[in-house]
Amino acid sequence: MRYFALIFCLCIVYTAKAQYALNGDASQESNGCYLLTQAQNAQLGSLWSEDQIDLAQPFQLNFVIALGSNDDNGADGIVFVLQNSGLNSLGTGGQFIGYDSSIAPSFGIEFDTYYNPATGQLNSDPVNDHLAFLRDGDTDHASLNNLAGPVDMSNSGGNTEDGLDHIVRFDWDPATQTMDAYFDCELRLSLNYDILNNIFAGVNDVWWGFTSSTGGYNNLHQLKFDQCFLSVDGPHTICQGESVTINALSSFNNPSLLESFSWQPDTGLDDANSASPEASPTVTTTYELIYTDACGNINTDYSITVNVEAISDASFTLLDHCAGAANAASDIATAGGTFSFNPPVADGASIDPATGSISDGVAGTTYTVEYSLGGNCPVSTTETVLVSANANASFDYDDFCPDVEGEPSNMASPGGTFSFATPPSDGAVIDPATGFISQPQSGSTYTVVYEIVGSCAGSASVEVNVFVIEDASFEFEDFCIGEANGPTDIVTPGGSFTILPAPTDGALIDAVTGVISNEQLNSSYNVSYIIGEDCPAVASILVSPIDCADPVEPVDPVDPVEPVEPEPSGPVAIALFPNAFSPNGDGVNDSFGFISNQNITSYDLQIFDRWGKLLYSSTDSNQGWEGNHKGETMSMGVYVYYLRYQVSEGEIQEKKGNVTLIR
Ligand SMILES: [Ca+2]
Ligand SMILES: [Ca+2]
Ligand SMILES: [Ca+2]
Ligand SMILES: [Ca+2]
Repeated sequence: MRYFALIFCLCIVYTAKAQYALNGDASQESNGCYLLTQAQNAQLGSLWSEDQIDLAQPFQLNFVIALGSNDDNGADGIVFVLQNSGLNSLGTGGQFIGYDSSIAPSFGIEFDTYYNPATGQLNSDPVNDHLAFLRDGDTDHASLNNLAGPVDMSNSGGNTEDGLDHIVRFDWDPATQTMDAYFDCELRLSLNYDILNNIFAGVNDVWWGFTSSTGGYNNLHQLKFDQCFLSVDGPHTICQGESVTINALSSFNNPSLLESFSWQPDTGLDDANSASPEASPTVTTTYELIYTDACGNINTDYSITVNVEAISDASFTLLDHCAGAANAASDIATAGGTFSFNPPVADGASIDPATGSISDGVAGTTYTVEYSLGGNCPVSTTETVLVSANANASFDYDDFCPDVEGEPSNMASPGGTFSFATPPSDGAVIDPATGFISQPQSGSTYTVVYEIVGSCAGSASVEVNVFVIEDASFEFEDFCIGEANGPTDIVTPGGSFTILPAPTDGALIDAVTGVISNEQLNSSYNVSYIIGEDCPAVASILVSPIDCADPVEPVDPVDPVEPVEPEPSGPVAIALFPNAFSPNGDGVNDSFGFISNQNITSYDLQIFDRWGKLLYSSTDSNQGWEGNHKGETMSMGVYVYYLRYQVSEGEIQEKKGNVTLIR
């Protein structure tokens, strides 16, 4: 309670813990203020400090008193007393204000609010509320015990039973033997008197305190130490970045006596001179209140601590990732938080609250993920995460014939790798880069997998069938003209018969049965049998009708592999040779070409497959086609030739037709 500090001597400090002896009707209120009397008639009370004060030392005492709010009918006042009659001292009520001759020796400073005139009442009071220095419990101003005064209590001479708080001050200087009394900061009465020796006979330690009373009229008489009207709130706790109002609370009740407030340090305060500044310190700070009353008395007993709690770092990292890929937050600055979608999503995605891992994220969707930390200072941060689609690895792979290499097409994404889902045991091989399947087996089925690797990998698979090439072989005996004929030993039925090249002599063949009709003598027919749709197979047999009516030496059926010696003569400038050939390396009919008995000056031979694809061309009449195309052996079947040639200086001639490749 340094508010009541002794300016000249710091030997006495009254604190909230100071002990006071209460007598009569004196009591302590719930707010800590002291009630000397109730606002009732015939009250009498006294309050004495249990610590004595030394008159050999200077002192300055400040108090707040309240004299009630009844004026005309208000009585009687308060007396500040120095005495050595003890802690139980209690005088007489009414006009004696609790201070009578039983309290002696003593020195009293009277704050009298009731006019007791001389006549019949022995007090010789002035009319106004007044102040006087008295001794030995004598309140009669006409007495020699009236040491000084009376004077108007208030400097204005006005009423002091005004319901307001008033600051009183008593200064004692033993060196000059001067006692000064102040009311509301104004010096009202001063006395030069040897109180120590003249009153207390040199006994320097005396009791001090207050007396008060009411009589036929009354007032509420109060004594207020600072702790009963001054307080602060707190301590407070804020989070970093927040603010709080800190409050110095004063119930001091006198608008004309202005208090002032200031705080130290002023760091983080919006107004360090406000009773209730806004505090936003960045670290825990204790603000000391410097309370100054209207008379300049300073109290520094109060402080408010604002605790600043750190806000945790809620940062984290959540990387974009591929749909279905493992993912979880990293770089989590502060563990123990909770992950969630914010805003929530309804697309089926879910998030692990502990790890931030997203499950079932929809490709192409950007999610906003929030990481929230609880505690006294909750905080959260958000990150956006893109769930990327996996690579499109789709492709096509058409079924294919075993005599060609299969190949994929329409790859949605290039750069992937091909493989068999299950490595086949039939010897087929797949090129990882191109997807070409070599050494495929007729009738096999392969599952080809295409995989795109990288940040968002993808894969797809296609089932590929290798078509079956049927066996087109059959037999066809030469036959007598006009008699029954037809193929036999057809290994694979269901094919189609034709004569290649188409006969020009009117002969016909039944495509289903293979029976030849309208055959002509001396003709030979190259009967071909074609079976299969996806990978057609062809076999051919040269059939020659025989005139059985005029038997002739039967001629051996032409074996395609037997040499047929051309005998170009006469107008024949060039002749097909042979119309079927068997490039099996046996030296017989191993190639197909033309021969001539003329001087061929220009020659251009082209061979096509049945679908018109150019397989071979040559301008060298000595070169024949050996049934190959780009190093590969062509399968058995019928092929088309187209020859342009020139003899000597003659016109360019053309020949075209079919040739059967036999293996
Ligand atoms: Ca009065
Ligand atoms: Ca009086
Ligand atoms: Ca008086
Ligand atoms: Ca009055």
